[in-house]
Amino acid sequence: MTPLADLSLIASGKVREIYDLDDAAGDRLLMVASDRISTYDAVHPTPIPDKGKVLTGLSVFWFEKTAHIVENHLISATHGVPEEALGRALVVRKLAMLPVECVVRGYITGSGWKDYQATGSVSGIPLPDGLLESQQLPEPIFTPSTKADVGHDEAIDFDAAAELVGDRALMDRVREVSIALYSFAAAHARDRGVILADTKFELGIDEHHPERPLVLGDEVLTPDSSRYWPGRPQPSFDKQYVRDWASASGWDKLPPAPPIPDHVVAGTRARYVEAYERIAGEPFQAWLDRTAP
Ligand code: PZK
Repeated sequence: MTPLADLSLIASGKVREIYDLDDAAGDRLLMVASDRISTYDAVHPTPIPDKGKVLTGLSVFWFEKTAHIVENHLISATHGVPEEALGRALVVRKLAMLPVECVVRGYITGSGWKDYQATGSVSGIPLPDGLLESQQLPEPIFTPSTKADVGHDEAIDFDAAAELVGDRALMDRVREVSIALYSFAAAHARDRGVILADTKFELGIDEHHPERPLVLGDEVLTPDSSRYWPGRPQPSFDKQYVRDWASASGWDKLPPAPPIPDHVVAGTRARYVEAYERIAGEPFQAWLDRTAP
């Protein structure tokens, strides 16, 4: 990982970093998406060219499309972005992030499917008997989880989330906004032949404003924060191509993750670009052009 010159790293995830811009007001961050990819919780040593730009372009698309539902932290994808990070970085407002992950599920899959099989519920929400894996739910459900520093986020019920956040009325609004965002995005994706199975939002509060509005932060509705299915319910688009190869490669799925062969890199990049183009409805080149130096 090459750190951006001069900036102070404030947090780093498996595939992205967040820096303090140390502006005069002290209220701006730079979120940078890398080309790294992880499968089975391990980061591969081989990057997927343009993955960070695809995810950043998709986040901006959704920030702009959902601004009528909730404010968001995006300030600019160009002004204030260091040249070396153009296209894969955003200048954002510093927020006080809520200590919960806001997961919305329209289909029962992944950890939700595991919890449903074990208990018949997800995050304390009882679901109908007899659901099949990847089945659409009667309506989207809000299934918050904890933010684990290491290891996996843990599903919690709404009351536990309200307790963590310390404000039940705020948590009611967080649930309402999360479900509205998912419903809006799922309808848009469906119009373009893509199923949005589930997604995760991170919201925060702008403490610099007297009315302390709720603000959508993080990356939004990207393939790294969401499950997009091409057409029919099925185990996924984009990084699924790497998972299928990794699974068949003989790797024991314990770190370190193996290098990815060239043909798998090329196929995966093509799937990320296709996801951008189907969802944003424009050539990926248009994003590159808008963020070119
Ligand atoms: C913030 N993260 C998660 C971890 C990343 C991102 N607008 C904001 N204000 C204050 N803090 C954050 C944000 C946002 N978004 C988000 N951690 C802090 C995270 C690692 C890498 F890029």
